[in-house]
Amino acid sequence: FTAPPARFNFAQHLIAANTGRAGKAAYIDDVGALSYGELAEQVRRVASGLTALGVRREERVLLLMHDCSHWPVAFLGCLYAGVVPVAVNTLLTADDYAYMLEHSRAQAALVSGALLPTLQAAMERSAHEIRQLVVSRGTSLPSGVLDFDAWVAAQAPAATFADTVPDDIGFWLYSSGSTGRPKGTVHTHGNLYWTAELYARPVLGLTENDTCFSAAKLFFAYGLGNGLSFPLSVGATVVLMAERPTPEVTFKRLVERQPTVFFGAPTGYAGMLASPKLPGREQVALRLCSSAGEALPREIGEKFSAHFGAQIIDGIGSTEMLHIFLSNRPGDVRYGTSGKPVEGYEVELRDENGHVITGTEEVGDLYIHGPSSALMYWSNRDKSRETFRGAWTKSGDKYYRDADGYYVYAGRSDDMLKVSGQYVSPFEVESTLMQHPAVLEAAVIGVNDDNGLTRAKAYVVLKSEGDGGEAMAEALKDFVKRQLAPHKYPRQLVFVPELPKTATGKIQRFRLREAQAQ
Ligand code: 3SK
Repeated sequence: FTAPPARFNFAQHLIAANTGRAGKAAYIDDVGALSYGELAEQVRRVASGLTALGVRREERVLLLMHDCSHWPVAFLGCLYAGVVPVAVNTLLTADDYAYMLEHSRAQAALVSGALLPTLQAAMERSAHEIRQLVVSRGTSLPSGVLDFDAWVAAQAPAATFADTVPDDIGFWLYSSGSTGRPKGTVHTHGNLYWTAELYARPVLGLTENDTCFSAAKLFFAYGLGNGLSFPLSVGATVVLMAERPTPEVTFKRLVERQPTVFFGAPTGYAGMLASPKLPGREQVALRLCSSAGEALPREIGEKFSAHFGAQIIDGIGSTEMLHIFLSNRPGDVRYGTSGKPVEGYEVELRDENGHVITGTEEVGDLYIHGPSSALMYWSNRDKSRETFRGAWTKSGDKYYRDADGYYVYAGRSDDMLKVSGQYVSPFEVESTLMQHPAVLEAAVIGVNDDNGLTRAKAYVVLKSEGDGGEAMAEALKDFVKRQLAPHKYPRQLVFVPELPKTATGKIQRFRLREAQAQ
């Protein structure tokens, strides 16, 4: 594989790669199309606009936007100027954003109109350094706030790009852990290049003839590759959708926009297959699908590919490695496994003493060595050291290798749950439940639903025994929903008289898991 040149700016790299495609659609969003020529022009205008706002190289800018063509314009505009976009999940709470504003010391925020009230609430409760808000697709903007389109139109395109190197900080993504605040995962310009060269081209065989559509949003590392760095690296077209990817709205894009490659997560595939509105294979143009976020159950992969005649390429990646490093291959799919290492990455399974497992069928901790690993977690040396160990990155997943060399997921090394492709910390949900005045204590575990996908289940001990019932269960779920991001609330909640504990009073979650498995 060819390494990026010694002087390398990823935004400039994409603009240069697509100069011959000025008239071709780079993005089609809910409002209209943006050509490659317009994209390049607007990226350069955003770079000027940031400089005019006084944002300097290496300073951070918060990017809190629903998927639309403003998102890549904003992200690449930052990179072009050497400014560092901090792309954040649109589903979080004002408290989460308050932390991120302070932690990143973002100097400006580029935000969707619909998300502006939550961001303003976050600003009110934080010692933020935001100097300017720029709002995408907002209605009736408060004074002092800029409209994204008007702001971009008012700038002259930047004459030059920031003269960065592949190892310069490009952008951050926040990743959550079982305890503590989300970690600011710091990625480079070069990392974006490597994931496209190692995975998108050789594994997915992505070309300029593809139209890509990702149910995973751009703020996820998975979505960022699927909807930005991969398609733009090969000159493909991307369909973007602001809405939550329910089966119905996903089908609408598959049928109306005719994407050739669809990127989803197992929960989404299960929901699509269960929907009475599932389109026929003759209604769509899919040549390939990709799955990540959590292990794809074999039955879902088999059913989906039998229906559409297109394989789902299941793989595993991480925010820390930026994208997928273990994957099935078109024509070599073994459903129920995450496939084999992507060329350019090495993976190791290590036992509890740190020794490399060479045999098969033995479960170990997964470590990855490859060129797209993040530099660090910003201002968090302890967690950085735990995860980034020299040339190797600890994934936090447990795997075994089967007799044919395919890697099979065997759970997490920590207590984290992966629900609908997103991390949920059982401790965070438990401590939120315990803030409710009726709750004495709580324990949360992952349980499998009928499709073999993980759901959070809470076991709750109430202060007063007679209070448990359907209404209280719903009230507690609502309570969690109001305090935390919506994907974190426990879909199942049961009342128990007590929780299993050790002699020293530690909750034994494994006993709850064992009882659930019987
Ligand atoms: O969860 C995954 O498997 C994944 C894949 C690609 C990029 C990021 C992540 C977390």
